[in-house]
Amino acid sequence: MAKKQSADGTPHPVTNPNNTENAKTKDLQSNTSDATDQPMTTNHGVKISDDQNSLKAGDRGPSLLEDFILREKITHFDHERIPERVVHARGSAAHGVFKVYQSQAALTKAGFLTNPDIETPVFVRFSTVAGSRGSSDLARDARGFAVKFYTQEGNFDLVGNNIPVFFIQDAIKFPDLIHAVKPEPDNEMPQAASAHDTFWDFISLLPESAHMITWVMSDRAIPRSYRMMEGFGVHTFRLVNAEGVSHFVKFHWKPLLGVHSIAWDEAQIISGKDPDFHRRDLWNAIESGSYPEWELGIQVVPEADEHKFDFDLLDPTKLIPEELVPVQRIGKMTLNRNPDNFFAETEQVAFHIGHIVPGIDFTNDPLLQGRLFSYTDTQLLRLGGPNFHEIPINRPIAPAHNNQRDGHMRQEINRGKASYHPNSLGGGCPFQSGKMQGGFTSYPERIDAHKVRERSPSFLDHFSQATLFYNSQSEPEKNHIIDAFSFELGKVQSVPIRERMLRILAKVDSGLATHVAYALRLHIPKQSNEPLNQAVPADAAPGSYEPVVKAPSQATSAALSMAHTVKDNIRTRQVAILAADGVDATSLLTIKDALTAQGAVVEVIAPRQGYIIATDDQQIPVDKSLLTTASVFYDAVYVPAGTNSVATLEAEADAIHFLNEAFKHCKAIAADKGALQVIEATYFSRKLPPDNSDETVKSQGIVISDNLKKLATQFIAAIAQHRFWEREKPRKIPA
Ligand code: HDE
Repeated sequence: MAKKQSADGTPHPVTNPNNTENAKTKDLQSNTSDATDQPMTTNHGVKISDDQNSLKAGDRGPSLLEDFILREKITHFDHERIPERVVHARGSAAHGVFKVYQSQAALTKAGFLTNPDIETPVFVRFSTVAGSRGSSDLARDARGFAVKFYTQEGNFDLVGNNIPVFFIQDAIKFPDLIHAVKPEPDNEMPQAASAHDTFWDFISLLPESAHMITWVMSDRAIPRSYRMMEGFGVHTFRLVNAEGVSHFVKFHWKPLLGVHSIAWDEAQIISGKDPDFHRRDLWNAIESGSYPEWELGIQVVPEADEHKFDFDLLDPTKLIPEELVPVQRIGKMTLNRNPDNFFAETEQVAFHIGHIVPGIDFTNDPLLQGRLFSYTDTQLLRLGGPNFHEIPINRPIAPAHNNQRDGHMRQEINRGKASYHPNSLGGGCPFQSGKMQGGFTSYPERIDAHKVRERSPSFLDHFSQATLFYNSQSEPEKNHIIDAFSFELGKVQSVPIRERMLRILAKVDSGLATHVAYALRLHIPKQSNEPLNQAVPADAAPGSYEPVVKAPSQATSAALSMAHTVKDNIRTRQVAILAADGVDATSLLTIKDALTAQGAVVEVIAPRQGYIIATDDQQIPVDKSLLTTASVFYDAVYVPAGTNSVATLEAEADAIHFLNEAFKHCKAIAADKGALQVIEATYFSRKLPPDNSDETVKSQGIVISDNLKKLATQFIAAIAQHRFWEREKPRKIPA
């Protein structure tokens, strides 16, 4: 088996790309149907002779009630829809496998984390949070990152997000949060967008959301691809080993392609041109064999260190800075198969944070505790009854036996008379398993407390980690956060809400607040008798819920900025080649081949669909026309030489717009020197040094040369950088 280095340098096996079969895909086969070469029948197996005409009294007469074929077909159609998820309705999923690199037996007894030979099937669903099922993938929003591990000891669901913290500290606020962010109840506007009054009204009254909202206003909320996002379990969990020793743990997913985002302007354009952008990207990557990969990371804290930090491990608005507790990469997940059927798999998959296996356990995080209730409850409504665990995508590969019976749509045929325990008629089966036989036992945490409805004072520092996050951003990332707040609050109609938000932002960073105040032409309110926190119980002592303002524990944390992410390859990056009839074949194909060899996906774009004829008369296939695509779908663009091609493109407004827009969105741009004319027709050519300069790299990310070899090398290096955000500064690009 091929060996490859993991990010921390340890060699690890690579999944065999040609074999995507695993225990779960085999299990699904018993429910997978294929109509190839099969006759059409009713649901009851009767062959159908006419699927074009209903049964009528005469060919112009009324339809007859006895037409069981028509009735069955229409009735089934009438019942095709189920309720969409109340949150995370819009999603896309894929199958794959997970393998641990080395046994983690010192930390956990979970089989899939202790045996490096076990390949655990997974099904992963990515989602936005606020939008409906048909909304755009490009909303400014957190992304769901839900992984179902079909382990040999039962299903383990890691139901996380691409942001390591959450808006609220207690589950009781979740319905309020979601009511606030969803479209407003009177007119159901806006769809899949947080830029409206109810959301910011709520956020501005609830300072515990300050950390999360700073992340959501950052570029993390507009990912380039699901394949280029981190994932986080958010809550602190427990790992429990065979001796019963527990460690606190935070789960991470680290994408091997790095963490990358797009520009907000681009996101808005893509939302119109291809709202399925992320779905398509995931699907195409898997279809083409470029399997998305993540390493599973853990941050481990011994029980004894629970109170060592200046924040509470149980507070889900806090992360553990990686400088304090490094992330150990312990295994790899590879997504290698697209679902066969969206509804049966992606829509019907039911995740639940309460699906854990021996060796993993919960903590008392009050957000996690509330989620334990919500996920089964929501499936009962959405999937229609208590047997949703029997739906093929949800059933475990581990055998399941108990005395639960009957109910809506029961599939399993349970033999025997005994459906209770203890029993003698069934020989006492199914029998219980002690912990030595793999039975689940909860971690016996000692709890000695009064029953109270209160928030722990250790949860009251709402700003220091928001400040740490902001301070850790690069200059362009900070600018994007300022722009995002200015955009969102600019869409808010109520001035008092905007002002209240400025008070919160001033606690995160005065520069941030000042810039946003400038954009809104408001002053940061200096004095106010209003408490910052208005989520306060009726009988609380005055001020007892006010945030504790303290300095961050460290100046910056490198892991929080995308500026430090992986930038050493161009695998799966989309590159456009703009060309027309009369293109120089060598100029086009040399660069195309060089990029493809590095794993990029290259598309030839021409004024018309079909093909173009090169100078040597060869036909080069055209992937998209200027009409059917746009620069926002690509990471980079190249213009090859060829007198006629260059002349056509120079005169083609869509081609020049394509280049200007790519420049505006800070992408790598390359041109054969023979295509200089096209570049000279763009807005940005005036920013380039004079043509007599010998430099190949004309300015940040712009590569022009007649030496194709040199051009390819420089262009590849530029694409790997992802974006040249410095270009945004002048903000004068008319694209
Ligand atoms: Fe969820 N969440 N959530 N959530 N959540 C749901 O379950 C809920 C929270 C997350 O692809 C629902 O099956 C409550 C945090 C993902 O199918 C529902 C609270 C995090 C998905 C629900 C939270 C998440 C959901 C809706 C606060 C990140 C999509 C449909 C206590 C760690 C899973 C469903 C998929 C889905 C409730 C907070 C992640 C209603 C009550 C924090 C990725 O049960």
